[in-house]
Amino acid sequence: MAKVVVFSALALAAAVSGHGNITSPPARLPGPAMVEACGQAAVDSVLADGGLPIESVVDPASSCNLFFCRGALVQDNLDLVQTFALGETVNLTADIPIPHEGPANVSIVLAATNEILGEPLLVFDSYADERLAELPANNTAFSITIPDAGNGVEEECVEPGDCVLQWFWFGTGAQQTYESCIDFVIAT
Ligand SMILES: *[C@@H]1O[C@H](CO)[C@@H](O)[C@H](O)[C@H]1NC(C)=O
Ligand SMILES: *[C@@H]1O[C@H](CO)[C@@H](O)[C@H](O)[C@H]1NC(C)=O
Ligand SMILES: *[C@@H]1O[C@H](CO)[C@@H](O)[C@H](O)[C@H]1NC(C)=O
Ligand SMILES: *[C@@H]1O[C@H](CO)[C@@H](O)[C@H](O)[C@H]1NC(C)=O
Ligand SMILES: [Cu+2]
Repeated sequence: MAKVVVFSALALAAAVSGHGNITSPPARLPGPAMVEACGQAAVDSVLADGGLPIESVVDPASSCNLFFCRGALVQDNLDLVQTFALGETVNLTADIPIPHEGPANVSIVLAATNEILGEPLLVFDSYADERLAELPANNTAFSITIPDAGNGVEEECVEPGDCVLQWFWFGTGAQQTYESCIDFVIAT
């Protein structure tokens, strides 16, 4: 019985397109620069399923930095770069067609090192819990506040590509990682 249930859940996860991504502000998408870095098969798999977990990207080239923005590059997204002010509150929305319980956070990540600047801006100890009848509203609509002056943001996030606002979610049971990245610069 238990086996049947597990099998059905896996079949569903495989059949339904998408596990999740950020829908607003606009997040990085694949483009020609990512094809160059990651290969056409990898990009095709992401285009076929915009919520694809990183672990499921097909045949990534060795020059593909999948664990930063799932391989998406700023060069393909220069028209999507947001301008945020120090201390600004930014509302985000996410789409989670297939939840998998686990931790999540929203952080400013430095592209040069793939490290979080300061502390995560928002942390969920338990996110996307599929055992709940309904996901909490804050799983798909939430906000973060850009740090104030003196926290390094205005020094680090100057040119497009310096920093991203990254939504990171790890489904513990499924062992699947999801990342969406919003390109931004700090208003001067
Ligand atoms: C999110 O997933 C949807 C559905 O696959 C896709 O249309 C959209 O382009 C994706 N957006 C991002 C930012 O990945
Ligand atoms: C952000 O969301 C809050 C709460 O839902 C809302 O009051 C506010 O108007 C939103 N801000 C923007 C800029 O949309
Ligand atoms: C936040 O996300 C990063 C990935 O950017 C992850 O490695 C880290 O464990 C998370 N940190 C917290 C405090 O949740
Ligand atoms: C999200 O909402 C749930 C349920 O209302 C609450 O327990 C949790 O603390 C909230 N998490 C965050 C990060 O705001
Ligand atoms: Cu899954």
